[in-house]
Amino acid sequence: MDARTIDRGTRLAETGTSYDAIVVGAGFAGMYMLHRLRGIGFTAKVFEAGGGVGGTWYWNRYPGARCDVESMQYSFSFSEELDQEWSWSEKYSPQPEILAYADHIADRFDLRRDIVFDTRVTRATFDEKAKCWHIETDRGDKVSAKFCIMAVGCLSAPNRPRFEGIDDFKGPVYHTGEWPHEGVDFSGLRVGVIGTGSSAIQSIPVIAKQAAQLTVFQRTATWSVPAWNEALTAEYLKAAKAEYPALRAKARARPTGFYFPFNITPALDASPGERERLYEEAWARGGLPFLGAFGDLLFEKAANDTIADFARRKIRSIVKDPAVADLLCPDNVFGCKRLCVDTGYFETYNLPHVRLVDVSKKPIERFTVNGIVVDGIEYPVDAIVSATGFAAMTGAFDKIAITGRNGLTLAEKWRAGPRSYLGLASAGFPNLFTITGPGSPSVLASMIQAIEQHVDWLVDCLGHLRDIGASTIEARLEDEDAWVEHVNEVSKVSLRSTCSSWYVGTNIPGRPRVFMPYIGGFPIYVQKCNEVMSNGFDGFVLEGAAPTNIAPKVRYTERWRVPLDIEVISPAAVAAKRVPVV
Ligand code: N01
Repeated sequence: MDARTIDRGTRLAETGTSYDAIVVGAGFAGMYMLHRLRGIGFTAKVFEAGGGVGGTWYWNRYPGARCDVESMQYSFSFSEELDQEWSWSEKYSPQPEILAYADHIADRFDLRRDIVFDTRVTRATFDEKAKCWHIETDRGDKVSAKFCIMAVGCLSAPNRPRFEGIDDFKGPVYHTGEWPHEGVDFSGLRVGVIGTGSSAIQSIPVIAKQAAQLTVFQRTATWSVPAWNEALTAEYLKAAKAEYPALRAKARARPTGFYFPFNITPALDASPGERERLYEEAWARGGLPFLGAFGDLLFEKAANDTIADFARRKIRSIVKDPAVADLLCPDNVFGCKRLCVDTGYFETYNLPHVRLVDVSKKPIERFTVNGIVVDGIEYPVDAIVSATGFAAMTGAFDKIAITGRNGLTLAEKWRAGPRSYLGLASAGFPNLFTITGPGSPSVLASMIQAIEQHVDWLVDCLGHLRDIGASTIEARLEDEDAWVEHVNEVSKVSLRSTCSSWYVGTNIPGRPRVFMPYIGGFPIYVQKCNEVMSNGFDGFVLEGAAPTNIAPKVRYTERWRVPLDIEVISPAAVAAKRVPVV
């Protein structure tokens, strides 16, 4: 039984109930939202398509899955007690442990009693008269709520390319993002992996250990940095926990929402020898912080060329066959697509039973009964792993029929690319919020911190609306247009906008090319959100409230009002300096 065919049991559909808020999704965003909604006395229900909490970490159970932001920081920061009581086993903890953490959150904060599992929201319709949302699910539930909060994830709608002949293949085809819960034993099998993004990079070395033969079909070579993952000792944890509040505070002030050493000087200011030394040091630290070796790597091409050259030399030093090494060396901007973090990825290609097939110029032609055909050659395989990624940022919204004012659907409004104010709300859809929605830093920050900042802002906003008796809040179109324009403009300063990737939607044919996350830097974005709140929800239209000058009561957003470490710049923050925040 795989992740998509769970026995969903029997449950009577719920009809007619009215809530203050419905939350869609019980990943980290949905769980924290529920916890905070309860804290302000709201009635709330969460609908979750999966059979448990955890979102991404519930579905992505492929071999080797683990986080690539250090676990001590890839975790909730809202509770110091939680920080102290939970202990991560590894620098980058594996998926089962992250899922256990999600389960712990659900139990510790008693969340499950308000979460309905195995239930997918299919429809959300705004009722202009009653000023509420009607929500329907695939289990027949029909409930309503004043607020509808989408916590559907940025990378949760798998991309399954319809390869010709896909149904002819006699073996199983697995997608990394919907991995069977009982696991897969590849022992003695010939396995084909399609894709070389983060999911593939993590799974390929592990699958290679089991499989009799592994064939990787690569369309675009990938930049990857070693994780140098390690167990966290009791001594380390004790010392780190003693400093936890300080670490959390430093992280909140950083452009990525997590803390790591960052050198702000430009790469070309250093002599070649000094550059090499600093790259070696950063490589030895490993992981995503490798990009912090210099301050301008993602917005000055000449600077980027230096890190790309260094990383290519590393690949060539690891991979023994020069022809295979050539294929594995990317020719695009370093870090243009999401940087990968690996454990033994390039080394895997030195194994005699692993081969690499280039599908960059001649794409996969078709599947056959026995395998995959490229350039007229059939590669026989017994099982296929589709590590082909996601319809990022908007894919999960596309699966729900969301209808706002005047019958406008979100799908129609976002046809040429997502349009939102601050990635939180979209004009024409009152009282609907999108946690880590397109137009917010989301995937360019540490996801859990991005989630926390959105939830904290939202819960202060919702509490205020109740206090002043407002019936609706809606993004003002002019402000939304200005924000969308700003998100676009600022993205052009970054080299990340120059290649094809899921950031711009072009990993899937036919999707509009739009840089979807906000690349202006997490602290700058947080400042903007704080200002919007302080100015009485500037850019939003509130209805139903008596004219009031009551300042919003700031409770949860307080912890984001910290002195920002903007001078410790990321390329994103530099970009935001060049293109002022609107
Ligand atoms: O997906 P991807 P992913 N024929 O889109 C290829 C997060 N994440 O699941 O580059 C042949 O990156 C595609 O080729 P191309 C992280 O943010 C985090 O790996 O489009 N190939 C690419 O190589 C990450 O970025 C972790 O030319 C085809 C691959 O499939 C995001 O999720 C772990 C193809 C897809 O790569 C997505 O990662 C995993 C086709 N028709 C994921 N279609 C952590 O470590 C697609 N491809 C925390």
